[in-house]
Parts: sequence; structure tokens; C-alpha cells
Amino acid sequence: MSKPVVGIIMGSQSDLRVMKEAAEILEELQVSYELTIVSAHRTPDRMVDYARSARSKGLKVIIAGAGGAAHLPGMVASMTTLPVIGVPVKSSNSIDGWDSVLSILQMPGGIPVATVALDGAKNAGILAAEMIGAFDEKTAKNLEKYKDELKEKVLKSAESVEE
Ligand code: RP5
Repeated sequence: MSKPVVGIIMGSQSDLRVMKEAAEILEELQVSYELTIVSAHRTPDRMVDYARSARSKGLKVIIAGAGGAAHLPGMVASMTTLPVIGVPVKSSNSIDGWDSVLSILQMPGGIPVATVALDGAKNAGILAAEMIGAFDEKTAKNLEKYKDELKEKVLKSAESVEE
């Protein structure tokens, strides 16, 4: 694939089981991405480097997933003008995921993070593709096909229950 336009980052390898869904849907939609681990608390310098260099290396959107005291998406958003999509991950020591959801969702004015549902990495991937698709016809076409297929599936299931 060509140079990555979406950066997928996560706080820990333990987030990968969730975050790989963003990568999978981006592959299906033929959007180039890179994926790595960047921890806000354990590797703060790496987080700063990643956020500050993201735009100049060609990324257009960042998807950041983290759990617990999930500061990664918000801190990255504070250091870049690229849109950041936050994925609250339900980590094993989570209080039902509310810790992750609220620490990503409740951003102060001026520093938005587009927060998807708990463990909603697939939607984060689709949203990132939609941002890319706003300026790229090929991606927009791939999204159109993807949504048509979703519609077909629902219509088929409706037919099958009506029979
Ligand atoms: C967060 O803490 C990570 O994003 C992860 O969701 C959670 C637990 O991390 P590990 O202890 O599994 O590395 O920083």
C-alpha cells in the first residue's frame, strides 16, 4: 500500500485485540495506515514525537485507542491540528469501561477528540476513511460500496424473516 494516511496508535499491546478492527476495516476500504504502540504514561516522549511529526510525515487522521486513565487521544489532540478519533478500550482493570469513555469523551473546549463507542475501533476506522473520502474519490466510492453491502444485508435479513 502507499504512504500511510491514517495513524493508528494505542496505549498498550493489550489494546490490539480491539484496535486491530480499525486496521481491518481500513484494509477493506483500501485506505493506507500505520499501526503502533504509544503510551501516554509509559512513553510520554514517544507520544510527543508522534503527535508533533504526524502531519509532516503525511498522516491525515489519527486513531488513538486507550483504556483506563485514557489520556493518549486527548494529549495527542493537544499537539496536532490533525483530527483525532478516540477509541475507549475496555481494559481488564476497567470500571466497566466508564473510565476509558469519560477520560476520552470529556475534552475541554478547543481540543476536540471524536470519540466512538466503547471498543468501537471498527467505527473509528470507518470514520477515518470518511474523513479521507471527503477529499478522495476512490475512498468515497469504496465507502459507498461498503454501505450498499450493509443495506443489502439488512434487506435480505428482512426478507428472510418475512417469509
Ligand atoms: C492503558 O492502560 C492502555 O491503553 C491499556 O488499555 C491499559 C492497560 O494497559 P496494560 O497494563 O495492559 O499494558 O494505558
